[in-house]
Amino acid sequence: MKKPMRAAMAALLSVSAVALIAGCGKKEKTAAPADAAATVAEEAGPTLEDAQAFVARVEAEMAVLNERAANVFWAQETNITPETEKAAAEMSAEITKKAVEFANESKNFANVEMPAELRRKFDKVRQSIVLPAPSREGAADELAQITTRLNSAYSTGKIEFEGRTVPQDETEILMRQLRDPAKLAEVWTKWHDHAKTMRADYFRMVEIANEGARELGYSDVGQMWRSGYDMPADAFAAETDRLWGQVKPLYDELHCYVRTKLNAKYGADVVPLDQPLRADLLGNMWAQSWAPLYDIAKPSGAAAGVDLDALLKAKGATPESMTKTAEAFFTSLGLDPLPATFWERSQIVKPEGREVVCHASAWNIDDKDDVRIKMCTKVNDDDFRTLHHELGHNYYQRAYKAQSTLDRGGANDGFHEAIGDMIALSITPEYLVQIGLLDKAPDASADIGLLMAQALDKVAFLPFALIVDKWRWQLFSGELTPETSNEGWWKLRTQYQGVRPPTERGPDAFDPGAKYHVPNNTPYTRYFLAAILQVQFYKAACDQIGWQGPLHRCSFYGSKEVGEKLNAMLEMGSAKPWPDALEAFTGTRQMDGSAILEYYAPLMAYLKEQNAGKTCGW
Ligand code: X8Z
Ligand code: ZN
Repeated sequence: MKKPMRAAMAALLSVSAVALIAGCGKKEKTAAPADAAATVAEEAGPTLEDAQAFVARVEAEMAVLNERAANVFWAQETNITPETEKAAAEMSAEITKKAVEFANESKNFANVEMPAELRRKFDKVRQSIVLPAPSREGAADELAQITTRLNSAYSTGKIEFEGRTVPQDETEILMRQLRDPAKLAEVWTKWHDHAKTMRADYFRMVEIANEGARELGYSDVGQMWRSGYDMPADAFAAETDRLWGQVKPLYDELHCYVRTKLNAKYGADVVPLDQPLRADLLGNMWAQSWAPLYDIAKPSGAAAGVDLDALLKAKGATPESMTKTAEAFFTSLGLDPLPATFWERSQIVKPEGREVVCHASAWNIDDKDDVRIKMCTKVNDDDFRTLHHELGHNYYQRAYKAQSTLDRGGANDGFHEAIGDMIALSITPEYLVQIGLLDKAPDASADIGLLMAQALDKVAFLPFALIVDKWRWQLFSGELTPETSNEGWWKLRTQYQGVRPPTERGPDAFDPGAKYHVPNNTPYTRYFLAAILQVQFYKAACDQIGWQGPLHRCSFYGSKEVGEKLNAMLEMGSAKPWPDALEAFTGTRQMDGSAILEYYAPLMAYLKEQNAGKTCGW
């Protein structure tokens, strides 16, 4: 997508860094300082009608620019060449200039009395961009060149390993599969060292974008990002801490249990029992999902759970068939099938012979029906879930297409990230039997194993999801400097995740840059919110179908009632404050981690029992 105007949204689409916004009037930039423009307008005394006309013009221009931009960025991300990069950088600069121009112009209406709904649209205009440039000559161009370069540098990055050149997406596979600590450390270190090439660009980008944010009236980019949640920025940060406090006890028990298992496998030299875990041993480049460790961490003596990975491979699943299966879940709820163009235009597998951005994304090219995904799908359980995640974005995009341009977005960006994941929580053994992937669902004796597999993925993710932006917030605010930035990164990772790097990281390292969303400037708190919200949504859906069993065994596959209520929330887009949307589907107005605690309650009891007498913590 590359949609625009809402910082929140840009994320879905992994835009080249700047969130797009739209508007495409061909006017020459007047470069009038924002404040001067505001003074002139105030003297002229804009009216409510002026305000309405302004928003109508912004929306009309955005709609056109968004679509043009989506096509240009799609062309670049599915075929990275000097030409497509140049076009993307130009497009990105054009969008940034337009977004900044609109945001500055919107200040003229600060004193106009207007209905709350219109005022929210003004807030969105001010928030329409992930990385603003200042309006001085040349700034937007420099920023666009940097962000485009960062985008490509990440996705075309490669390492040398065992005599071969390994592209970025395959480094992720190696981290899942390797079990030799020395080799894991090598792949991990080489990929993290690759990020050093992006370091100088990244910090220059921070300077420019902060200057842009200040021009728009924010203290820095971090404050701007925290301002998009229908509450004051500081209250939002406190809200994320509150949610983390709810789920942290579960993470701490999981950490303790996994450390014991890894210690038994690798020995005390590699996994000492009183230290943070080595980040490269957890099955994932960023230690954000530990699901590949299931064979090491499975509860001893527990009945076999379900090996979805093996089932997909045994049944001869293909990337296309997996995508069809994911779509079939949505249609089982009564939602329309994806349009034919989805199948014609999506990039479902990595194309041969050209460089692409492999990190999964969902696109909404025309704000109508031209929705697509871009993935380098492999046949494994992780990508099967990611397909549901991406289709969740596409179904959301299509549901809110009737809203006006500025209201086409998630209720907040966490909602957008949560929809497909909420659906994927319904991939229970019983569901797999229903769709013919599994012959027979295991009985309750498999529950701890099933919950463990899920927790290794979802509970392990929680602190990582929180710290990526905690780090960026600190960097944007100046609390961290380029010199202290890497140390600050590991301070957060150690404090929240309890992990440490496998090799010494000097101050010249740029380890956050090894994660897609950093060089690509996709805010990350949305995934933390989504991790909380998806279980809240799932529990609400299970309540709607009258589910009585343990929460984790519920699948709402086939429920038209859930589909109808879900669609009602999706159709709202971002037209109303997010608590209204939350209430429409769940009956509550607060984000709440207690559904997670309910879901994992049997596992929590098991973990406590297993950890009894152990020294937990780090
Ligand atoms: O980036 C994504 C999606 C695209 S919005 C594939 N996710 C985060 C990540 O990969 O780090 C989904 C979960 C978290
Ligand atoms: Zn997503």
